[in-house]
Amino acid sequence: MSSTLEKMSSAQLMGLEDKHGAHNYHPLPVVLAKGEGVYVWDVEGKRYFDFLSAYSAVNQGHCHPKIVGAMKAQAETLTLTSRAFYNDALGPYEKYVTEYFNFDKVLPMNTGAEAVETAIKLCRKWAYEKKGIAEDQAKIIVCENNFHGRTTTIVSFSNDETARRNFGPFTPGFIRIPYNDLNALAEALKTENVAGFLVEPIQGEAGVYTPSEDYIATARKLCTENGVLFIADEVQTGIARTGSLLAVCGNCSCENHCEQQATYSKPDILILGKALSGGAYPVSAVLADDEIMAVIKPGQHGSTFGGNPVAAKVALAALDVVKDEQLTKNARVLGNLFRKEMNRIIEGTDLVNSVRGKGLLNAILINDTPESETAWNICVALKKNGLLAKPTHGNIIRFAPPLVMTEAQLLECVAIIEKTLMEFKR
Ligand code: IF1
Repeated sequence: MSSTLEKMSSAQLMGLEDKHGAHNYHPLPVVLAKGEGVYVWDVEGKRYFDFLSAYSAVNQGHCHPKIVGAMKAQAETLTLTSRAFYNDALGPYEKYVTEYFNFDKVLPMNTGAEAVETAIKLCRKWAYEKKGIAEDQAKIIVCENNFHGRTTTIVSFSNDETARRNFGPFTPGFIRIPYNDLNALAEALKTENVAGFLVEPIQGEAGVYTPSEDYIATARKLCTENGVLFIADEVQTGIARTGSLLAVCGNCSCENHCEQQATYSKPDILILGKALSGGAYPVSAVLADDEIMAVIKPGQHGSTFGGNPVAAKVALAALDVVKDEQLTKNARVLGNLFRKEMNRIIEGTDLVNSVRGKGLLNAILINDTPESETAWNICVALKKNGLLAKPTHGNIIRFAPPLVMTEAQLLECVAIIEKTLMEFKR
């Protein structure tokens, strides 16, 4: 056993996790020790392009100096007060984030799943106290192949057996419909006691399923017509990732959020997480206008760390970076270039069927069965060539680099992907 003072090798560090950690993940065999911008380094000092961005949490690039600076300054001043008392960071952050996304109120939480749970509770409470649905009868419509987190209630409405098996009994009150199917939504909205429709504007984990152009806008309209809350889970698609500030903005290209854009489908409840902190700290948020948020009264919901001063300062800095560095525009421009290049490469190989995505949230479909190891083995080969990515389900590889990437760096990554695919032997 090496002393903890010696630098441990990747193998030794993987061994520690294997021996002492729950086996709830199957990571790619790489042990990262440093991150800066679009790059990460393993413990042996090898540099990689990060093409996952911690599942779109590190949109602003690893260890962004402005975000880390804000975190360090607050961490040396006041880290946590709980909400038993006020603190001098939360109010200014709440003003900033509600104006940034055009909502009256924000309920600050920590993880994406907590924010999704908060949105579900908010929707149900609104349904009973404002819409007049009989208590405990509220239904929330969700989509097949959804991913909204891993709490028991959230997996209750998942159809991913791996995420659900032996975690019952499950929470009732959800109706599941096919994704990107407006007739199915219209039909489900006729059900009695429907309170809300919870949807990912692009289904990330399901394999970066981008719905039809009119899906989100029409879904928003159908919810309005039926007095049902439209709840957008932008934990993965939000904060400039898809080339708009929010995926529900459609093709809006403005850096700051506004309602003037014809393509904007304002949700009744907006769920944010991940890149809300640039990956530096767990920060999530639920935004809604007064009529909805007013149903939450003191003592009815919260968390120890929700709205803590460090989270507030980190999120302020993270959102500033998105605006100052025009990450929305960069994601849109580089995303178009990436898909153009991938389509060119796909012409020259039978290994890949297609590429799909929006902005810098993309995925390639590998020409093999979901049960095959091909996508995994391609990711291992990409790692060898200096680029880190990971398959989602089976034969789909998600590509989601930090939004601070330059065109030159993107083209370098395209060259690595092309080289890897051309050399790959099944
Ligand atoms: C893991 C997946 C992605 C999310 C959406 C809520 C949450 C997530 C749309 C919950 C979280 C993470 C969870 C993380 C890996 C990653 C993931 F593979 F699990 F499904 F991105 F697609 N809504 N997604 O994508 O947020 O509680 O995690 O902060 O569990 O391994 P969280």
